[in-house]
Amino acid sequence: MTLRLTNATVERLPDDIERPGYDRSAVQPGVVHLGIGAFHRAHQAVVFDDLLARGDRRWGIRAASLRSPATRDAMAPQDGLYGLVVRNGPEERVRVIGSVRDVLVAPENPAALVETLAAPETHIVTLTVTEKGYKLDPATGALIEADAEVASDLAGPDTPKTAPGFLVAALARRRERGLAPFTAISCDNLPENGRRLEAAVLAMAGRRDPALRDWIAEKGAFPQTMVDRIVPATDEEDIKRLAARTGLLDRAMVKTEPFTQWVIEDRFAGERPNFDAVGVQMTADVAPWETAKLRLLNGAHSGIAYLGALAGVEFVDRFVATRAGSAFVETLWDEAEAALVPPAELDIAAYRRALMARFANRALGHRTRQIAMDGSQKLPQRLVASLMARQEMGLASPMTSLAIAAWMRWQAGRGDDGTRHAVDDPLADRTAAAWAAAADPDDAARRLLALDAIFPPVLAQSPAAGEIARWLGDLVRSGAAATLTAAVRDQ
Ligand code: CS2
Repeated sequence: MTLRLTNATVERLPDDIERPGYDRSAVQPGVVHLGIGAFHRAHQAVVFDDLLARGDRRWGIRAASLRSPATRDAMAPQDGLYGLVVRNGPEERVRVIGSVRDVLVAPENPAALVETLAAPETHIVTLTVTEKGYKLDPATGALIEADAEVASDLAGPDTPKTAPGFLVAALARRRERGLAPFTAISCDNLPENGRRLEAAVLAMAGRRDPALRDWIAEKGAFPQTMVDRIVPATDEEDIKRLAARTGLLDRAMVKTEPFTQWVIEDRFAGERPNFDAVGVQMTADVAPWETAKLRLLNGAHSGIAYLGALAGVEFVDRFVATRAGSAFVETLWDEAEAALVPPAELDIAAYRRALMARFANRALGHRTRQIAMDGSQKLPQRLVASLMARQEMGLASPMTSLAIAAWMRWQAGRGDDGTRHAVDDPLADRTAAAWAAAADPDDAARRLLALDAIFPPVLAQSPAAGEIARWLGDLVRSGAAATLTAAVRDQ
């Protein structure tokens, strides 16, 4: 049987594998992370590991899963250690990350997580709870008070279930104890993620105690961020391959690309690490970075996901390896770029070239189906925002409309070859009901565009609505591959 990666076995790793060069037992837990999935382990946890390696011991992480025990069960037997596998075509580098101290499973013991967040040594709380984890209406950003978990947090604020609920419970306790608030850093791909998190927290806190709300509004900090690194889900094959290379079994490994970027608004409530020293960009204005990334990288990703998954193209790299696939992405970017005001330092042409090379990385195995999930939460900031901005400029958006129509088609639950797929999306019931009631693709487009959690009401009255409906008709009649080929030919 292969030995497990642990504090005791880490020294047996082959010499070409980097490992924590600091004394893990001396690390203080200054960070609490909510939502420890693969993205956190490949992104923020690596930055905190870099800080620890530089000798600043304040930034160990106590992480939490808000749902399942799976990550805790993988990491606990490994003393929190895991391998970061960075793949670039045929090259592969492995580094063992030591910044995660332990993992709490919130539903097993919500009080323990509240207490950890309220501890005096907690200075920073980072979050990767996915778009839907904020419990906000995707189009407007308002707290969804009708959501069952939000309602439960409002009724029983000391045993929360949601991310904003945990923050409010912990901030209330900090205030009672005379402690400063922590800085809460959203690391999800939401537009204005810091403002939205703040709004969710203030809305919940206000229902509990208006004085608490005012205290958080005055003393708290919710910086905006832009986070970027492509982190495909790990599969059993990846785990086997790593064990063959290292001689140790690692069930918490993550695989990723070389590229990584974190831009943070310089707005902190208390202690902060020397982020600049480890490559994090601190800035006064994150919005232009975030908008460019959401509309170019994530917008293309979602278009690739729906068109690719419908057509049976399993991986992002396979999609952009086809002439039609790369032409679609370039044209979508032309459309998005025309309505963008990028950061002054960003060379968009170079950014686009680098993005295409990242998508083409064959060693990642990034599944179109992984990106296809939760489309209702992603579409507004990734695709609809570009479309609306162009419309205001009097411009049509054929490829952006095609991407939106492909999402609509995906929500019907069948691929082009007729095979059924599960629609993994918090609004899946509503989109299924729209399809069930629709007489034809035109009618389906109309019913789906009426979902005001996703689309602004003016869109349904605009020329783009007709264009989306036409694409949807083509997708239903001819399938995604043929529609895509014709679409790029006609450009
Ligand atoms: C992807 C993102 O799954 C998705 O929705 O578009 O996770 C994407 O890989 C990251 O935002 C890259 O930074």
